[in-house]
This record gives sequence, structure tokens and C-alpha cells, in this order.
Amino acid sequence: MRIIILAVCVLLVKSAYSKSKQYEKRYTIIKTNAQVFSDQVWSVTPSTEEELQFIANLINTPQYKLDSWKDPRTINREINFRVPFSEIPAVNQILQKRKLAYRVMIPDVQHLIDSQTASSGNRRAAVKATNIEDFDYSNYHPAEEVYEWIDFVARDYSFARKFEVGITTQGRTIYALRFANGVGTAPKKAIYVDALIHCREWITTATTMWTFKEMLTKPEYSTMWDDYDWYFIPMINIDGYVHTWTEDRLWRKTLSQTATRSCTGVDGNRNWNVSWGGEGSSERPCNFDYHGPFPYSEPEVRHLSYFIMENKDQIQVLLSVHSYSQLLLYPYNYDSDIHADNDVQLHNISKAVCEAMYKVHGKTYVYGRGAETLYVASGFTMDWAHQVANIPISYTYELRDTGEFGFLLPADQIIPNGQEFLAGLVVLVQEAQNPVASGYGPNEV
Ligand code: 0X9
Ligand code: ZN
Repeated sequence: MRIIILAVCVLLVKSAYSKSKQYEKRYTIIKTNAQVFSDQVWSVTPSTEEELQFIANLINTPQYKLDSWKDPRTINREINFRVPFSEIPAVNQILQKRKLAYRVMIPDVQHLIDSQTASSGNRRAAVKATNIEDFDYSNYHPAEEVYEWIDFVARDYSFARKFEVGITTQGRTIYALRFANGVGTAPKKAIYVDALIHCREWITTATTMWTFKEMLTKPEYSTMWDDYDWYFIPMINIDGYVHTWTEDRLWRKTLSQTATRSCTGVDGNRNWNVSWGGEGSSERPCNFDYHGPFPYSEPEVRHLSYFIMENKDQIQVLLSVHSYSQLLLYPYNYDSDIHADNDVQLHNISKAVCEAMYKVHGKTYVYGRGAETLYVASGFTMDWAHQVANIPISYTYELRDTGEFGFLLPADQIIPNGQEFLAGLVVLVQEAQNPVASGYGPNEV
């Protein structure tokens, strides 16, 4: 009997020791970065199709709860994903076993979230804004303050009107601002700008608000109002945005209930009726790029589509603003063989815009057709706008940065990012008025 007990004890001790050794081993790989109890963002660059497929499958394995930040679609291109703290040892081991090197891009996601919380705390302590000029653009603002900002604009600028675009799943109102300078004149062609269809991309709302403030308050931008009418929708996915302030800073999708009880939300940039459900979107509700049960299933997308359709003859330019990656993409995303009929124009404009953006702070923005520059993805706002609403100049912006902070871009970059966005916009306004050349442009990427 004694011998049996002794043997069992020896076995238990041995197994505990080897487990701790194993853990230690896993842990040492990322030791320098893993002293914190936080999620991390990792980067992998697959060099073969097999590696690419392996990573894509790993990201879509629900067990590891990985969150895609930069999508896996082509070889020799970086993939970024967030690894929950609890899964770090397991994912580390899987990648090691497959001999896939990874780089820890953001070692302490929680630290970045905390810094943003701290800076928004300072903002709260500051005096409340009463107009768009004393609004604090060096900080991110919760939904109610964005609503206030919209009210300030509508109140203080006689050529601005506030419109209700529609109501979100949770009952919040999506507003558009319409600017039409020159009373009594016929409507001019319009430029449409939207932000925050992906609610974790806070920079999109912050930077576009700053940009419109500059355009409204600085006389040097007056021709921008003379040349075009403007539509501005600073906050599309408001439910999601509120959720990123209160529950989960890194939430991306809408907040509608899906057929899978435990998985909420649809990707608003896969829900448009253009090659809906095609390549580069997921039918699985738990995935980050879930396309929804049917096109326009999301009220945010449905109402926006009505709004754009109602004004489609006036809108010449549509800019759908996202982050991150520093890109300017034009149609099409859903198929690399299909080019827009004004491909040369889209190419020329984006080249000029990106050059102007570079001049401001030396930040490179890569431009090109979506499917070739990045990868095929379906159900996009931009493709829909071009193909269905016939809006000739249709772009997706990806603002700063290229991954150092990703979606957690520090607030002190809001204005610099705005400065380059605005410089690009000035050029876009000029270029969009040039006559259109025909033919296909090169894709320089
Ligand atoms: O996946 C998206 O909808 C966008 N990226 S984001 O990080 N803002 O979510 C756009 C991806 C760019 N386009 C292509 N895949 N072609
Ligand atoms: Zn996005």
C-alpha cells in the first residue's frame, strides 16, 4: 500500500514539475513582453499559402478568441491580431510548433486602453465646450459630446442643417450634417464623408470632426464650401461606439442580435448589397467580418443606403473613413478583375491626395484598387456607392497608423492626422473638378 501511495506522489510531483517547466518554456519566448497581464497584438507575415491558411484558420478558431486587426489574405504581408492574455501560452505554442515567427507589436494592450481612459478623464475635468471652437480636439469624446458638437454646428452655421438618417438597433439617432453654402443657389455637386462604421476606429470620428471645424472656421477653406455642398456623418455605429466606451474598447461590429446567441453584431462594412456574402466576408456570426443574415440587415447600413440613394444624383464624391493602415482605396474590393469605369481618375486623384498627405508630416499613405492593394472583400460601402448608387468618386480611407498603436491611436495624433487628412481633402476638391480621362490606371502598389 505504502509503495503505491509513494508511486502516486512521485507521479504527481513529476507531472506538476513538467507542467510548470512547459509553461516556463512557453513563457520565456515572450518573457520581455509578458510581464504584464494584458492582451497583446501580434504580427505574423506568412511566406507561403499554407502558412497563410494556417493563420487564417487559427484566427477563426473560436477557442482562442483571437481578434483580427489586419486581415490575413495575401502572403508576404503582415497580419495583426490581438491575443487575449489567457490564450498567450497556447497560441505561442501553436505558432512555435508550426515554426511561424511572430513579433509582439503591442505588448500591453491594456496599458494603451488605460492611457486613453486617463486622457478622457482629463477631458472631463476640463471646461465643457459651448461651440466647435472651444471643443477639445486633442481628446476622444463619448457619443453624447459628438451629438453636442453636431448641435453646435447646426446652431452656429446658417448654411448647415442637421438631418436624421435613421435609428440604430438600440434606438439611437444617426445624424448627418448637410452644408449648402450660397442661399438660393441650385444645389451643387456634393462630397459625402462618413466615419465610425467600425466603432473601435475612434480616430475616424475625431479627425473628421477636427477637419470640418477647420474648414468652417478658417477663411482659407472657404472655396471648399463654394465648390461643393457637403454631407458629414461623424458617427454611424453609435451603439457600438457607446459599447467601446463602457464595455469593450475593441468592439468592431454593430450590436444586433445574431442567430448565435453568444455572438453579437454584424460587420457594417460587409453588409451592403454589393457582392454581398462573397469572398472576404464571413457567414459565421462569431467572426469579426460576419456579413449579417441578409444585405442591409443592420439598420445603420439600411438607413445610410436610403440616405445616399436619396442624394445620389448630387453626391459626386463618397469618402468612407476607417482606420488603421494609412491607405486610400478605390473600387473594387470585391473582385480584382473588375475596374471602375473612371479608374484613371480614381488613380490620379488618390496619387495627388496621398502626395499632399505625405507632405504634411511625412506619413506615407498607400493608394490603389482595394482588391489588389489589399485583398478581396465583399459588401463594402465604397463598392456599393460606386456600383449601385453610381457615385463616381468613391474611396475608403484607412487613417493612422500602420500598427504601432493600431486602433488605440493616442489622442495626441488626432490633430496631426487631421492636418494630413485635410491637406489631402483640399487636393481632392481641386482634382475632382478636373475632366475625367478614360481607360484604366496603373496600380502602383
Ligand atoms: O476590413 C475592413 O472593412 C477595412 N479594414 S478595417 O481595419 N478598417 O476594418 C477595410 C479593408 C480594406 N479593403 C480590402 N480588404 N480590400
Ligand atoms: Zn474599419
